[in-house]
Amino acid sequence: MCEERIVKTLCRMCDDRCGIDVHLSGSRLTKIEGNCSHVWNRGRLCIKGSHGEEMFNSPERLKKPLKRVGNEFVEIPLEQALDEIAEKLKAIQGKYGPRAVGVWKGEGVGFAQQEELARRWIHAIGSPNYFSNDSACFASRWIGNGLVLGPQGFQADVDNADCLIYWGQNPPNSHPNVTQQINRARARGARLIVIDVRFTQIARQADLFVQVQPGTDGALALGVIRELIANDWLDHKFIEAYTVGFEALKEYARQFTYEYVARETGCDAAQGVPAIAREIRNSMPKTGIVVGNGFEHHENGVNSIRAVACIDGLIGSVDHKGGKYLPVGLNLRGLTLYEERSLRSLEPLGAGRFPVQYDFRHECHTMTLMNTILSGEPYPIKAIVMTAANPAMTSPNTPKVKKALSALELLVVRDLFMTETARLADYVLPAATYLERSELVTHALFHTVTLTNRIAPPPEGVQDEYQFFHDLAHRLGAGEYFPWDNEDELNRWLLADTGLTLEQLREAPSGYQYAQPEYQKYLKQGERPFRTPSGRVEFTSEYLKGYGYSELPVYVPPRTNTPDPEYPYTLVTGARKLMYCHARGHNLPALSQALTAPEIELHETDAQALDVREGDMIRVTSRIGSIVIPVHVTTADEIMPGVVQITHGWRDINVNDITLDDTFDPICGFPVMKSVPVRLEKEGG
Ligand SMILES: Nc1nc2c(c(=O)[nH]1)N[C@H]1C(S)=C(S)[C@@H](COP(=O)(O)OP(=O)(O)OC[C@H]3O[C@@H](n4cnc5c(=O)[nH]c(N)nc54)[C@H](O)[C@@H]3O)O[C@H]1N2
Ligand SMILES: Nc1nc2c(c(=O)[nH]1)N[C@H]1C(S)=C(S)[C@@H](COP(=O)(O)OP(=O)(O)OC[C@H]3O[C@@H](n4cnc5c(=O)[nH]c(N)nc54)[C@H](O)[C@@H]3O)O[C@H]1N2
Ligand code: SF4
Ligand SMILES: [Mo]
Repeated sequence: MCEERIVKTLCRMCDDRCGIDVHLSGSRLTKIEGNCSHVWNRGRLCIKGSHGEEMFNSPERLKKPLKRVGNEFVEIPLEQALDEIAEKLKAIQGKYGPRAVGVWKGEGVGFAQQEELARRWIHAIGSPNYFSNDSACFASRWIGNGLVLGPQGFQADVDNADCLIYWGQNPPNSHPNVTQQINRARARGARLIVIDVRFTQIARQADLFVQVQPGTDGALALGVIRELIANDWLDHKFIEAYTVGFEALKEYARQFTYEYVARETGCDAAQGVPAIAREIRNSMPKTGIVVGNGFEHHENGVNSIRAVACIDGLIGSVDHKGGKYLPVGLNLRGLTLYEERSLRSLEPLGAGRFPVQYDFRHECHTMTLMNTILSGEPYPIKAIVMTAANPAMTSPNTPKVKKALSALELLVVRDLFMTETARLADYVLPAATYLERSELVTHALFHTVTLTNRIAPPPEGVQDEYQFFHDLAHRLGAGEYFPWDNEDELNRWLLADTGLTLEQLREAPSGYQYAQPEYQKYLKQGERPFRTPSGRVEFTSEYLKGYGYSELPVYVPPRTNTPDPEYPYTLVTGARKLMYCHARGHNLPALSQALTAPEIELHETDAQALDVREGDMIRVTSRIGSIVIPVHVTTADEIMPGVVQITHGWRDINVNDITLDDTFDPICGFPVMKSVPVRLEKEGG
């Protein structure tokens, strides 16, 4: 008889971190269920989480290090792989200088601890070149909100809000637990507003839905600001005591009349703008506004996000109960070396062109990386160590990504599977899954910290993130930065200033509550309560002005609002599907059966004009290439005429073959992946 047991830990099939009960029969993982005691998901799991065992037990999982020999991969022992990689890295750094090596962390390990390890490692070996998926994710929200409120983890206090606004975010598909939170809030009478380019499932349930053209949210936000100011629906006390730039914002917002907002956004602004403003007035300051990835992949993303964050300042919802709350943090030690070893003088790649991105995030620019590998300008980059990322699928302009990664002298990819990116590598190293490592994870909104549990050690030849960076750092003469023998020791060190011990956390596998909510902390934080340069909420930014940007959250119409006759449609990409996380999950039976093919979402009038029906094939062409994809004709104005949507992540029909890697948000350098000008033609028509 095999011993049956349950290990409590967190799901990492996406970065939502739901509590799970992992069922084991002996050493065999038999099933994964939701942990009912976990405050975040309360027992529920999405289809990805409940099929984590398919990933863990997958016959396709990499278990042995592989080395490229010609066009083949051959298995080699782990120690040999690490020795050879270290020798090659040393040779490259010796020949071209320390910065010729970069590291790239992907969404497969999320952020926080594993991200910091990658950042630590690259600085430890003397290069400032840290890259990540965050160059197309979340960083611009961090920057946009950070410019106004200060770079701290403000979050909508959903459980206490009287009105929730989901703006360019689609929680049922991307953050399923948030949908539960929304349902609970609705049950106690909270109002729901959704602003999206598509009439989504959650939009149908909303009290108010406003549909906008891609990339025009800044105009809508400024229209709402104008309305709030015109009606004097403001928190004057907060504005007076805690903000800068009110008069300039007021003056600037004047031009965002209903007519202008309607022309830019395509919505009925005379109805929509006052309706949004009234909902805000009725709920303020318990108004929780959430901005999603829908804002980020446009040329004006950061300023649109700033404009929305200004609303928080105008209505005094900042750090207020039910508003834009700043959770009490846990005093974990940090792993990054930016203070003791800045390396900024080594010109981190892209920091010159996108200094704000670098100041806020210490991230280099992935699209500049591809050009740099190919051109050698401004200096050679010859090796990339990549973990948990698949940019050959997920970065814009994937044909160029593949060409660039193939041109490296050394590409090391750590993954669970042989991905499109791993296929380009010189060494492919098998990585431990989330069930084989132990890390500290916080759920900030609930003030809990969880130490994740391993269900088993990684198989021989497979390493967790820490062990990998540790072993390589020691081989490269940077062992002093990785003094801990293993993850447990590292976790103990990270906790050292919190007063918590590993043992305490092991006793609380559903999360240890380290603090109680505390609102309006700015009231007792003296002269400079916010972490902006002025110490106040900044409607205008002197800092941005110093870099030559506008101090105001200006709205610049997306180029797709003046259609190019050659590319008259606007392509939005990336709207999440519940069963897949980016390019992940397509090889797992339960998930791939749940949705078998990608499609282009199209309005029925466009379908008629193009003479296509459901399931027909259509050619989508951007300035850099074309793909052919099945048609899904939407009904009931699910999408506006002239706008189409394709989700990324599909191997055979990859929309990133045609997304643009040379058109950026000027502040953060994000690529335009949600307003790509395209041409549509019936295939074979
Ligand atoms: N067109 C378009 N493209 C987009 C987007 C979009 O909206 N539109 N969204 C962008 C966004 S927001 C993001 S975040 C990026 C994500 O882009 P990526 O970072 O490339 O994300 P994934 O495709 O999820 O790849 C993660 C990889 O990590 C591996 N993995 C999983 N678990 C582990 C682990 O524990 N350890 C290791 N070492 N590897 C692991 C998986 O097998 C997978 O190959 O995509 C971006 N791409
Ligand atoms: N199942 C699943 N969950 C995921 C992921 C996944 O790949 N799969 N990825 C995770 C990651 S890394 C991220 S970053 C998050 C992202 O999650 P979300 O923030 O929800 O991002 P998206 O699904 O890209 O887009 C959200 C909505 O924005 C809309 N939208 C697009 N352009 C615009 C615009 O210009 N204006 C407005 N107002 N709306 C627009 C889209 O129609 C879509 O409904 O999801 C996370 N969760
Ligand atoms: S949302 Fe789904 S995939 Fe993400 S952590 Fe929760 S169960 Fe796992
Ligand atoms: Mo993301």
